[in-house]
Amino acid sequence: MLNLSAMPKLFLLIMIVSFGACKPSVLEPYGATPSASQLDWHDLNYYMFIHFGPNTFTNVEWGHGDEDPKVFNPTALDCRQWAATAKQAGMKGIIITAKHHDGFCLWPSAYSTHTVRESAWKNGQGDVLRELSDACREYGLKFGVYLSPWDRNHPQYGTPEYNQVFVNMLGEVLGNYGEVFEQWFDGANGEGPNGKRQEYDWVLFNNTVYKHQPNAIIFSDGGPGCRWVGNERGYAGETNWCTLNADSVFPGFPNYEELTPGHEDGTHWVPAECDVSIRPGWFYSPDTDDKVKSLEALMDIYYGSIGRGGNLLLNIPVDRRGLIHPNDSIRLMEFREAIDKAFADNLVKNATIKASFSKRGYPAENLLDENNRTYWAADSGNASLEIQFPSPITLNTLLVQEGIEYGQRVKAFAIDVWKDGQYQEVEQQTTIGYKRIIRFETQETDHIRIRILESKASPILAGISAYLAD
Ligand code: FUL
Repeated sequence: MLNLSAMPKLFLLIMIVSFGACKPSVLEPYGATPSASQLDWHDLNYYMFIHFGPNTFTNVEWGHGDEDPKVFNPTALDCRQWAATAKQAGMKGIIITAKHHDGFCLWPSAYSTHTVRESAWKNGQGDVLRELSDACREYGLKFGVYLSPWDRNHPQYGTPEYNQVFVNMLGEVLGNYGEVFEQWFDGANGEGPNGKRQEYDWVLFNNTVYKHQPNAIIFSDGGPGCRWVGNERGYAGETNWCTLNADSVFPGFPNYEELTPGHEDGTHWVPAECDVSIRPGWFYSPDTDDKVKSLEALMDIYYGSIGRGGNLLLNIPVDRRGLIHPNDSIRLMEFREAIDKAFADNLVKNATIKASFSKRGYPAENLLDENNRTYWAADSGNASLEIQFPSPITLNTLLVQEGIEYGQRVKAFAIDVWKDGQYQEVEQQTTIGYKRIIRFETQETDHIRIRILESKASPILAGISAYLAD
């Protein structure tokens, strides 16, 4: 048996000190940080938006709420086809316009007379939310809802009573269809049928969402879960802070240009979601069957949204049969194939990596393991990393991720490529955030360097990969 009393005190002390030296450093969070639900939300990257309702049949984008509900009559509606398409497209979920500004409810709401119940579809017996939530579960997709507070049909719109009507509708949508990953609140606020505008009770609306779905991400201009990116083209800012002074941003925020870069040093974690339609309009129209975005346009959106740390919410307007049109689904499959091809071969897989400094327990090797929850942590804002390839490679794309669990830190970084006996800078950029994909002219090299030029606190990165993308 070990006799501790017989051990020289000095030896014991050395043992204790050296044991302490092996313990990993403690990483301190910096500024606003994401919640567990927000961290999971970042990992979704890409999901489908579906605009569907009376507008699908009337060639308008904003119905007036006085349309005959009988116009809603899809002849072959099949939510399993939507879900199968989303799944094959590589998307992680579907968000549906349960109610757009015309007030028409895609479920038989007890609080409206402008719903699927009054429509011709299935003799008023149908429920799109039921069919879609079931299909999402079957295909392993997340289910989300868009619910417009602006209601151009409801007789109580523009009176204080309407807020309770909206809360009741939220209760139906969030209480009866299983898990809802995202609640989408549109900032548009116009007049109702009585010519009055509504004073929305956002605190009540948000509390209602959390009451029914505590883990849901609430989208609006100012979050609190995620924010509108400030445009409907699908592009995040080249500089993209996940933080926002959320108390000063509200749905319908007039200075919406600020939402593109976010607020550096913002008080809350409210990351950007990039919404865009695959066609010129949000709703289906036969006039746009030949105007589906090109593969090139979609790839550019991919790099401008996901490649700048935003999530991509791509709208696919379901057609008058209640199906995704072949022109859209063919393009979605081409898009998936192009993304898969671009990122199929990670060139760092046999490379070695060296950091200027690594905190104990956070070695640079963690950056090459394709796990974005293992980190490299540096000691100062000016750290650098060198990646050595076993033989020369050809690359034009670098993907970098920050350990956002601890806050967003990097403000500027550069990429150098070893050429003609020295490092040459090929790119300088600003923020990294959840994910940053940098494209540059094709280079041949056997080692590259990443220099963190400015960081709000000691940098913590989560991953680096390199590609030769088309
Ligand atoms: C906007 C709406 O007015 C559009 O019709 C569409 O739903 C878009 C996603 O949000 O605010």
